Amino acid sequence: EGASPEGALSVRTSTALCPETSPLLHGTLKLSFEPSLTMKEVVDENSVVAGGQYQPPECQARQSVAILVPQRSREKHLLYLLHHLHPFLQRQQLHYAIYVIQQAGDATFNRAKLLNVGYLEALKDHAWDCFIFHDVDLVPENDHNLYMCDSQPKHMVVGRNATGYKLRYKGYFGGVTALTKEQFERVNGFPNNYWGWGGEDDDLRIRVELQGMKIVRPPPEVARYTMVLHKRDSGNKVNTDRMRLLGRTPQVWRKDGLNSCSYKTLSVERQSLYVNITADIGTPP
Ligand code: UD2
Ligand code: MN
Repeated sequence: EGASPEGALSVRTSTALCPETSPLLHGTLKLSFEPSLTMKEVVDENSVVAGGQYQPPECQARQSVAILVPQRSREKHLLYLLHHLHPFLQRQQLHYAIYVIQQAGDATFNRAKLLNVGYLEALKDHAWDCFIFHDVDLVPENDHNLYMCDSQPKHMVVGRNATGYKLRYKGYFGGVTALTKEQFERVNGFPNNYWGWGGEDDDLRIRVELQGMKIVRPPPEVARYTMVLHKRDSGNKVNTDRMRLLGRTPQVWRKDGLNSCSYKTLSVERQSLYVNITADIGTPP
C-alpha cells in the first residue's frame, strides 16, 4: 500500500537471464474452486507478491508481463484466478504484475475498452514488454502454457472445459490473448465501441489480420482452461450490433482504438495481489 511499484520488488540475487524453460514447471495442475476461499488466505499464500507485482529473485526474467483482467461483480472468480495465477506465473519465472480494471457504474459492460484502459494505465507503472488480456473466469490448467509474448499475437485458449477442449471456431481469439507492446500499438488496441457481450474479440482478430500478422497458439494439450461456470451477467446483454460493427472494422480501426480511448480514472489502489483500477468509461451512445 503506497509503495512505489518498483520499490516493492524483492532484490535479485543473480543477474543471469532465466533459463528458456523454467525448471519449476509442473505440467498439468490440480485446480480447486473452494467456495470458502478468502482473500486473506490467498494473500498469505503469496507473501512474495507486493502491489500485485513479482520478479524472480533467482534470475533475470526474460519478459516483463502485465496481466490485464476486466472485472465487474465477479469477485469470487477473481479470487480463484489470483489463487491459481500467482504461483503459476512465479513458476514461469516471469517479472509480472496483475491489473484488475473495474468498470464504474452500472452501464452495459465494455470488456474491450476496459482492456485499453488497463493497457494505458499499466504503461504508466513500467515499460512492460508483453500484455496478457485475460477473462476473470478462466484458469489455466497447464503451466507449460507460457504467459509470454511471441513474435506474433498469441491466443492461449485453444480449449476449455465447457466446449470439450476444442477451438470454438477458426479465427476464435477470445478469453486470453498475449500481444507485445509493439503488436498492440500496431493494431491501435481494441475497439472502444463494443458495449455488451460479443464481437470485440473478433474485432481484435480482424485488426491483427489487417496488419498481416498471424495468430499463433500453443499446442492444444497445453492451452487448456477451466472456465468457472456462470450465467450471462445482467449488465452484459448480447451486443446485437456486433456484426455491423465487425463489417466496418477495416474502415474505422485507425481512428477507433488506443488513440481515441477517453476515460476517467477514478482510483488506482495497489492491493497486495493486484493493482485495482476503477475507471469511468462512459455509456453506450
Ligand atoms: C467469451 C470470451 C470473452 C469475450 C466474451 C464476449 C471465451 C473463453 N471468452 O466469454 O473473452 O470475448 O465471450 O464479450 O471465449 N465481465 C465481468 N463482469 C460482467 C461481464 C463481463 O467481469 O458483468 C468480464 C469477465 O472478465 C468475463 C469477461 O468479461 O470473464 C467476458 O464475459 P463472459 O465471461 O460473460 O463471457 P463468455 O464467457 O461468453
Ligand atoms: Mn466467461
